[in-house]
Amino acid sequence: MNNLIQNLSKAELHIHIEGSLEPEMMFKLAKRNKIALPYKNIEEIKSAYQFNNLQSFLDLYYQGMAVLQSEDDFYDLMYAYLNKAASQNITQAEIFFDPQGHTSRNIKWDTFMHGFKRAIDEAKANLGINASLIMCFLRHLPESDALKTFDNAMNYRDLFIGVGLDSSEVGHPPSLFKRVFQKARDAGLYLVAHAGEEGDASYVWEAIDELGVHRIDHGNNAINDLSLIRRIAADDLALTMCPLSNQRLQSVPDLAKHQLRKFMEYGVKVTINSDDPAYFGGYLNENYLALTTALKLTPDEIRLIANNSLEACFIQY
Ligand code: ES4
Ligand code: ZN
Repeated sequence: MNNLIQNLSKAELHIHIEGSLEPEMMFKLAKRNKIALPYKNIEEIKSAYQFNNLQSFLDLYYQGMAVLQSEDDFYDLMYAYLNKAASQNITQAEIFFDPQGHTSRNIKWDTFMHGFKRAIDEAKANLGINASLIMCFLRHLPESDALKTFDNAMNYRDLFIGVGLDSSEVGHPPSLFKRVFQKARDAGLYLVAHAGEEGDASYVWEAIDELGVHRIDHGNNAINDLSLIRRIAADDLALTMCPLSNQRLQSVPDLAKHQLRKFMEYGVKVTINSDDPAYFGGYLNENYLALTTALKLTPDEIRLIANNSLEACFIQY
């Protein structure tokens, strides 16, 4: 199984680049930028990563970002991820970034956008991996903030392919972001949203009906609504599922009960992804392997899921 998973060509469609910040790099960048960390060493960082829900993770995720300061920091972060991805036979990745997590710390748009672009261009040349960016809005902030972010992002229109919606889900439903998603649609961008990770099925309905998303990130709790499952299957909306994330954040009681199998039985285009690999204990192949073991996926099922990921890409190479 290990070899099959390693050797298959795969796409990764749900990875937050800031969630690929390994403790080792956090330490290196903190030193480079003379930023004090609330940890004495790498072991202390790792032992702090004990989450029991989405918010307890997000608090550390936003704190970790503080070490990202210069264009080289963003370059190093992106290049390290793409190098790891290429080593796992990921042929293309559509990668989330959180501009508001950086502009709120007075980092300039040029700093992160140019760092990401340089890493993506060099990884394409050196490693052969194709990567695109999807800009996410932080849903715990008001839509007015997302609208300002969108206007600033339009100065970099050719550097990203779509917009998404992430951060604290419950209490921040997709419908609150209708206007900014309409603007993104008018600009010809692809649309995705995190929905049904901790929120119930109504969040997934809203992502589809009010935002008009082209893929759904997570989608787990759509499993409780049969007419919703049928709608997702009929519209061929891919789900970008993240098993180790769900396990670590306790969005599933047990990986053996992961919703992916049932979605697959209903003909939904399911994919496996890593979400925030530096925080959740594994990159893409580790996610495939964990779910293969827990759900007893067959080689044909693994091939189907990998093929789904290639079909669900917005950019076809
Ligand atoms: C995230 Cl796992 C998850 N859910 C929602 N927003 C996020 N941002 C980074 N990781
Ligand atoms: Zn995510």
